Parts: sequence; structure tokens; C-alpha cells
Amino acid sequence: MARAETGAKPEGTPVGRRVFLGMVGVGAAGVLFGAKAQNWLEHALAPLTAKDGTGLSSFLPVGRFRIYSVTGDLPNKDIADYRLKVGGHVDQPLELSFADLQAMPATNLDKDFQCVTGWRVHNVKWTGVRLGDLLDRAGLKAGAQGVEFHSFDGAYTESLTMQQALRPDVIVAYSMEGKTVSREHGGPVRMYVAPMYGYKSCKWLDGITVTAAQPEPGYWEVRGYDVDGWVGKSNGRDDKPTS
Ligand SMILES: Nc1nc2c(c(=O)[nH]1)N[C@H]1C(S)=C(S)[C@@H](COP(=O)(O)O)O[C@H]1N2
Ligand SMILES: [Mo]
Repeated sequence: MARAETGAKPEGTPVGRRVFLGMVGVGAAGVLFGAKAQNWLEHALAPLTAKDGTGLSSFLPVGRFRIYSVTGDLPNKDIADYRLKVGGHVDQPLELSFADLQAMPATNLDKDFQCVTGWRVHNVKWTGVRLGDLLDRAGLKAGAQGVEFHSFDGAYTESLTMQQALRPDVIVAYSMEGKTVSREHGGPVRMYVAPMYGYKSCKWLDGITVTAAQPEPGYWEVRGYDVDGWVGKSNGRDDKPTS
């Protein structure tokens, strides 16, 4: 089964949307790809389904998300073991624990989450640290151009230009809907890039590298998706931005 974001370039009509629509009947569990993740989900679901009749909706905190993992696995990291490295073209490389992140000024965003394949979750409550605040703390060296994100799934990468990275609606998120970001949603810490499609929001985040040159395009971008993944203005979904 293909992933929702396929390897094909989306062109005018995003291929991903058709793939996604074709999968609706499979049910939410079917959007986890790879046998390992599937087994994990079914295993995790069984006791919940047994306890109350709501099954999936009680398991997925928001109920309306699809869970994606390009590795077909759901990496696991305890909060106690979690570290976020911020390095590259900075004055003071950082290694922050979950508590260190929580001790920084918090930013709350109540905003939608939208995948380029067409599903959207309205009014999700996110809490985290502004990426700009983290970059301030590390101290950008002159000439810093962009930011690359790394995941402890060992496969996924993303990036933003420095101008995008410093937006106030781009956060390193540790809480979603009032709870620590769950394992399946990329916890304990993930990116939330509010103005862009979901693929820009790297899950299972453990590294942020400031680059002196233009940052490398991310996992889905080398597979045909737009580097500038603005919702409604990219991947052929809409007119290109006029300003
Ligand atoms: N590490 C990692 N991050 C990822 C992905 C992934 O497969 N692996 N998928 C991306 C895509 S395409 C989307 S739409 C969102 C999905 O977030 P969710 O699984 O919490 O719904 O995560 C993004 N970040
Ligand atoms: Mo996505």
C-alpha cells in the first residue's frame, strides 16, 4: 500500500489526495503503514476498545488525525531520556531536556492541522517553545540561512528558511490538546509549523541544525512536494502567493 504522500510529484492534482480518499474505507488504523506499526496500534487499541465502546476515538486524543510514519514504526522515547540538540551555525550549541523546554516561555497556538492529502483537523491546541526563542538562546551566527530538523525515527527530515523559522507560529511542540504530545503524534516533542502542510512538522524531533547555506529539502520534498509548503498556496492546490 502506498503512503498517503506518494513518491510521485503531485502536479496540478495532488496524487496523495486520491490515494487518501481510496483509503477512507480502510478506517483510521489503516493509515499506519508497515506491519510493525499496525501491530503496535492494534495491540494498543485492544484494551481500550474493550474498556469502552469508543475505540479509536478514545485512543487518538483528537480522533480526527491520521497517524503517519514513513518508517512504518512508531519510535518511543521516555520523557526522562528525551534530549533536543540545537547546533550547527550557532554560538552556543544546546542540549535540552523536556524539563528545559518546559521551563522556557510557552507559546499556545489554537490552530488547524492540515495534511497535503486533504484532511484537516480544526482548532488543535498546541503548546511549545517558539523555534525563534530556541534559536535566540543558541545564538545565530552571522550568515545563518536556514534550519534543518532531524527525527529520532532515523529517516525523516525537514527544513525551513530562516525567515520561516523565526515566525511566531512555528513552535517546538511538547503538548497537544492539553497533554504531552503522544508517541503516535511524534512525541514527546515534535515541530508544529502552523502555516504549512503537515509534512513540514517533523515528528519525534531530536535535532535542529542551523545552516550557513540554504537548508537541504526534507523527506517529502526530495519526493516532489514543495519546499515552501504553505497551506492553500503550494503543491498545485491553489494560486501561488502573490506577495
Ligand atoms: N518523523 C516523521 N514526521 C512526520 C511524518 C512522518 O512520517 N515521520 N509525516 C508528516 C506528515 S505527511 C504529516 S501530515 C504529519 C502527520 O502528523 P500526525 O501523524 O500526528 O497526524 O506528520 C508529518 N511529520
Ligand atoms: Mo501529510
